[in-house]
Amino acid sequence: MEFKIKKAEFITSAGKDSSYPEKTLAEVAIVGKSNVGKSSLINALCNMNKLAKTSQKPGKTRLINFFGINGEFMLVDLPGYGFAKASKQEQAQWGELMEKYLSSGRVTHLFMLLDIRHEPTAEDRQMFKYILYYAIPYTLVATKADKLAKSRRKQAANKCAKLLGAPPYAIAFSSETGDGKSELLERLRAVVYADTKDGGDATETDAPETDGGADGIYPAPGQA
Ligand SMILES: Nc1nc2c(ncn2[C@@H]2O[C@H](COP(=O)(O)OP(=O)(O)O)[C@@H](O)[C@H]2O)c(=O)[nH]1
Ligand SMILES: [Mg+2]
Repeated sequence: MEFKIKKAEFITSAGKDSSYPEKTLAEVAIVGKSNVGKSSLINALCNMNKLAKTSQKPGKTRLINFFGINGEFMLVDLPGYGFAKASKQEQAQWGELMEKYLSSGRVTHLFMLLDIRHEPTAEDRQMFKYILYYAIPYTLVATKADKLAKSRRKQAANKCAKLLGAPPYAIAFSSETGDGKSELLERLRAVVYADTKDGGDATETDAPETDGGADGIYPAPGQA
Protein backbone atom coordinates (compact mmCIF):
# COMPACT_ATOMS: atom_id res chain seq x y z
CA MET A 1 0.00 0.00 0.00
CA GLU A 2 1.41 3.36 -0.93
CA PHE A 3 2.21 5.81 1.80
CA LYS A 4 0.08 8.90 1.27
CA ILE A 5 0.65 12.47 2.30
CA LYS A 6 -2.82 13.64 3.21
CA LYS A 7 -2.06 16.77 5.12
CA ALA A 8 0.91 19.10 4.79
CA GLU A 9 1.19 22.41 6.58
CA PHE A 10 3.87 25.01 7.01
CA ILE A 11 4.86 25.20 10.66
CA THR A 12 7.62 27.78 10.96
CA SER A 13 10.95 29.09 9.69
CA ALA A 14 14.11 29.25 11.77
CA GLY A 15 17.22 31.36 11.30
CA LYS A 16 20.50 30.83 13.05
CA ASP A 17 19.38 32.46 16.29
CA SER A 18 15.82 31.12 16.36
CA SER A 19 14.75 28.16 18.41
CA TYR A 20 13.23 25.16 16.64
CA PRO A 21 9.68 23.91 17.08
CA GLU A 22 9.25 21.41 19.88
CA LYS A 23 10.41 18.02 18.71
CA THR A 24 7.69 15.45 19.17
CA LEU A 25 7.79 13.59 15.84
CA ALA A 26 10.27 12.02 13.44
CA GLU A 27 12.08 14.69 11.45
CA VAL A 28 13.14 14.20 7.83
CA ALA A 29 15.33 16.91 6.29
CA ILE A 30 16.16 17.74 2.68
CA VAL A 31 19.59 19.11 1.71
CA GLY A 32 21.33 19.89 -1.54
CA LYS A 33 22.84 22.69 -3.49
CA SER A 34 20.87 25.69 -4.46
CA ASN A 35 18.52 25.02 -7.38
CA VAL A 36 18.86 21.22 -7.24
CA GLY A 37 15.11 20.87 -6.69
CA LYS A 38 14.58 20.68 -2.91
CA SER A 39 11.44 22.80 -2.76
CA SER A 40 10.04 21.16 -5.91
CA LEU A 41 10.55 17.74 -4.36
CA ILE A 42 8.69 18.74 -1.21
CA ASN A 43 5.85 20.19 -3.28
CA ALA A 44 5.69 17.08 -5.48
CA LEU A 45 5.62 14.72 -2.51
CA CYS A 46 2.89 16.70 -0.84
CA ASN A 47 0.92 17.27 -4.07
CA MET A 48 0.99 20.97 -3.41
CA ASN A 49 2.26 23.64 -5.74
CA LYS A 50 3.35 26.29 -3.34
CA LEU A 51 3.91 24.64 0.00
CA ALA A 52 7.66 25.13 -0.24
CA LYS A 53 8.59 28.12 -2.36
CA THR A 54 10.35 27.22 -5.55
CA SER A 55 12.26 29.84 -7.38
CA GLN A 56 14.09 30.40 -10.62
CA LYS A 57 16.50 32.58 -8.75
CA PRO A 58 18.98 30.50 -6.77
CA GLY A 59 19.90 31.33 -3.24
CA LYS A 60 16.65 32.68 -1.93
CA THR A 61 15.95 30.24 0.86
CA ARG A 62 18.16 31.19 3.77
CA LEU A 63 16.05 29.77 6.51
CA ILE A 64 15.19 26.33 7.77
CA ASN A 65 11.53 25.68 6.94
CA PHE A 66 9.53 23.16 8.94
CA PHE A 67 6.45 21.41 7.51
CA GLY A 68 4.11 19.13 9.44
CA ILE A 69 3.03 16.05 7.48
CA ASN A 70 -0.11 14.07 8.35
CA GLY A 71 0.49 15.00 11.98
CA GLU A 72 2.96 12.10 11.77
CA PHE A 73 6.34 13.61 11.01
CA MET A 74 8.16 16.82 10.19
CA LEU A 75 9.65 17.55 6.78
CA VAL A 76 12.42 20.15 6.81
CA ASP A 77 13.60 22.23 3.85
CA LEU A 78 17.20 23.30 4.53
CA PRO A 79 18.90 26.27 2.89
CA GLY A 80 20.90 25.36 -0.20
CA TYR A 81 24.62 25.75 -0.72
CA GLY A 82 26.94 26.38 -3.61
CA PHE A 83 25.52 29.69 -4.71
CA ALA A 84 28.46 31.33 -6.48
CA LYS A 85 27.57 34.85 -5.41
CA ALA A 86 27.46 34.10 -1.68
CA SER A 87 29.83 36.30 0.28
CA LYS A 88 32.24 34.96 2.88
CA GLN A 89 29.93 36.26 5.58
CA GLU A 90 26.90 34.55 4.05
CA GLN A 91 28.84 31.30 3.77
CA ALA A 92 29.84 31.51 7.42
CA GLN A 93 26.22 32.14 8.42
CA TRP A 94 25.09 29.18 6.36
CA GLY A 95 27.72 27.03 8.09
CA GLU A 96 26.56 28.09 11.54
CA LEU A 97 22.91 27.52 10.70
CA MET A 98 23.54 24.05 9.29
CA GLU A 99 25.93 22.98 11.99
CA LYS A 100 23.51 23.97 14.72
CA TYR A 101 20.70 22.07 13.04
CA LEU A 102 22.64 18.93 12.08
CA SER A 103 24.25 18.65 15.53
CA SER A 104 20.92 19.12 17.32
CA GLY A 105 20.16 15.40 17.39
CA ARG A 106 16.73 16.13 15.89
CA VAL A 107 17.29 14.68 12.45
CA THR A 108 15.79 11.24 11.98
CA HIS A 109 16.76 10.96 8.33
CA LEU A 110 18.24 13.15 5.67
CA PHE A 111 17.57 13.15 1.96
CA MET A 112 20.55 14.57 0.11
CA LEU A 113 19.76 15.73 -3.41
CA LEU A 114 22.14 15.65 -6.37
CA ASP A 115 21.46 16.76 -9.93
CA ILE A 116 21.31 13.59 -12.01
CA ARG A 117 23.13 15.28 -14.90
CA HIS A 118 26.15 16.57 -13.02
CA GLU A 119 29.08 15.27 -11.05
CA PRO A 120 28.83 16.10 -7.35
CA THR A 121 30.55 19.43 -6.63
CA ALA A 122 33.16 20.18 -3.96
CA GLU A 123 30.30 21.55 -1.84
CA ASP A 124 28.32 18.34 -2.27
CA ARG A 125 31.34 16.40 -1.02
CA GLN A 126 31.70 18.72 1.95
CA MET A 127 28.00 18.31 2.73
CA PHE A 128 28.36 14.55 2.55
CA LYS A 129 31.24 14.80 5.06
CA TYR A 130 28.94 16.65 7.47
CA ILE A 131 26.40 13.83 7.13
CA LEU A 132 28.99 11.19 7.91
CA TYR A 133 30.53 13.30 10.69
CA TYR A 134 27.19 13.64 12.46
CA ALA A 135 26.32 10.01 11.63
CA ILE A 136 22.92 10.99 10.25
CA PRO A 137 21.06 8.25 8.37
CA TYR A 138 20.60 9.39 4.78
CA THR A 139 19.24 8.52 1.36
CA LEU A 140 20.65 10.01 -1.84
CA VAL A 141 18.21 11.31 -4.44
CA ALA A 142 19.20 12.23 -8.00
CA THR A 143 16.86 15.02 -9.13
CA LYS A 144 15.64 16.20 -12.54
CA ALA A 145 15.60 12.63 -13.88
CA ASP A 146 13.24 13.80 -16.65
CA LYS A 147 16.24 15.53 -18.24
CA LEU A 148 17.68 12.13 -19.17
CA ALA A 149 16.27 9.33 -21.31
CA LYS A 150 14.33 6.80 -19.24
CA SER A 151 16.80 4.04 -20.03
CA ARG A 152 19.72 6.02 -18.54
CA ARG A 153 18.13 7.29 -15.33
CA LYS A 154 18.85 4.47 -12.88
CA GLN A 155 22.46 4.13 -13.92
CA ALA A 156 23.07 7.89 -13.89
CA ALA A 157 21.51 8.19 -10.40
CA ASN A 158 23.71 5.43 -9.02
CA LYS A 159 26.76 6.97 -10.62
CA CYS A 160 26.10 10.25 -8.77
CA ALA A 161 26.20 8.32 -5.49
CA LYS A 162 29.37 6.51 -6.47
CA LEU A 163 31.13 9.74 -7.48
CA LEU A 164 30.22 11.21 -4.09
CA GLY A 165 32.02 8.31 -2.42
CA ALA A 166 28.83 6.74 -1.10
CA PRO A 167 27.53 3.22 -1.75
CA PRO A 168 26.41 3.37 -5.39
CA TYR A 169 22.69 3.89 -4.97
CA ALA A 170 20.45 6.92 -5.39
CA ILE A 171 16.73 7.22 -6.13
CA ALA A 172 16.17 8.73 -9.59
CA PHE A 173 13.51 11.37 -9.08
CA SER A 174 11.63 13.97 -11.10
CA SER A 175 9.23 16.46 -9.61
CA GLU A 176 8.01 17.18 -13.15
CA THR A 177 6.96 13.65 -14.09
CA GLY A 178 6.65 11.97 -10.69
CA ASP A 179 9.39 9.52 -11.60
CA GLY A 180 10.74 7.89 -8.42
CA LYS A 181 7.99 9.35 -6.27
CA SER A 182 6.62 6.03 -5.05
CA GLU A 183 10.14 4.84 -4.21
CA LEU A 184 10.77 8.02 -2.25
CA LEU A 185 7.46 7.73 -0.41
CA GLU A 186 8.25 4.13 0.47
CA ARG A 187 11.60 5.22 1.89
CA LEU A 188 9.88 7.98 3.88
CA ARG A 189 7.34 5.54 5.25
CA ALA A 190 10.11 3.18 6.32
CA VAL A 191 12.17 5.81 8.16
CA VAL A 192 9.18 7.40 9.85
CA TYR A 193 7.78 4.04 10.90
CA ALA A 194 11.14 2.87 12.24
CA ASP A 195 11.45 6.07 14.30
CA THR A 196 7.91 5.82 15.67
CA LYS A 197 8.55 2.24 16.72
CA ASP A 198 11.68 3.45 18.55
CA GLY A 199 9.54 5.70 20.68
CA GLY A 200 9.78 8.77 18.52
CA ASP A 201 12.22 10.86 20.50
CA ALA A 202 14.97 8.27 20.43
CA THR A 203 17.11 10.59 18.31
CA GLU A 204 17.57 12.86 21.33
CA THR A 205 19.61 10.28 23.17
CA ASP A 206 21.09 8.59 20.11
CA ALA A 207 22.60 11.82 18.86
CA PRO A 208 26.36 11.77 18.38
CA GLU A 209 28.35 13.64 21.00
CA THR A 210 29.59 16.93 19.65
CA ASP A 211 31.10 19.94 21.27
CA GLY A 212 29.08 22.25 19.07
CA GLY A 213 32.29 23.65 17.65
CA ALA A 214 33.11 20.77 15.35
CA ASP A 215 36.10 22.55 13.91
CA GLY A 216 37.04 19.49 11.90
CA ILE A 217 34.35 20.11 9.30
CA TYR A 218 35.13 23.64 8.23
CA PRO A 219 35.27 25.20 5.72
CA ALA A 220 31.55 25.08 5.23
CA PRO A 221 30.23 24.75 1.70
CA GLY A 222 29.18 28.04 0.10
CA GLN A 223 25.85 29.30 1.29
CA ALA A 224 22.87 29.75 -0.96
N1 LIG B 1 13.02 19.54 -15.38
C1 LIG B 1 12.98 19.61 -14.05
N2 LIG B 1 13.14 20.80 -13.44
C2 LIG B 1 13.10 20.84 -12.08
C3 LIG B 1 12.89 19.66 -11.31
N3 LIG B 1 12.92 20.00 -9.99
C4 LIG B 1 13.14 21.33 -9.95
N4 LIG B 1 13.24 21.84 -11.20
C5 LIG B 1 13.47 23.26 -11.54
O1 LIG B 1 14.70 23.69 -10.97
C6 LIG B 1 14.60 25.01 -10.43
C7 LIG B 1 14.95 25.02 -8.96
O2 LIG B 1 14.02 24.26 -8.24
P1 LIG B 1 13.79 24.48 -6.67
O3 LIG B 1 12.86 23.41 -6.23
O4 LIG B 1 13.42 25.89 -6.38
O5 LIG B 1 15.28 24.22 -6.12
P2 LIG B 1 15.85 24.45 -4.64
O6 LIG B 1 16.67 25.70 -4.72
O7 LIG B 1 16.74 23.26 -4.40
O8 LIG B 1 14.71 24.51 -3.69
C8 LIG B 1 13.17 25.46 -10.73
O9 LIG B 1 13.18 26.19 -11.93
C9 LIG B 1 12.42 24.15 -10.90
O10 LIG B 1 11.28 24.28 -11.74
C10 LIG B 1 12.70 18.42 -12.00
O11 LIG B 1 12.50 17.33 -11.42
N5 LIG B 1 12.74 18.46 -13.38
MG1 LIG C 1 14.19 25.94 -2.24
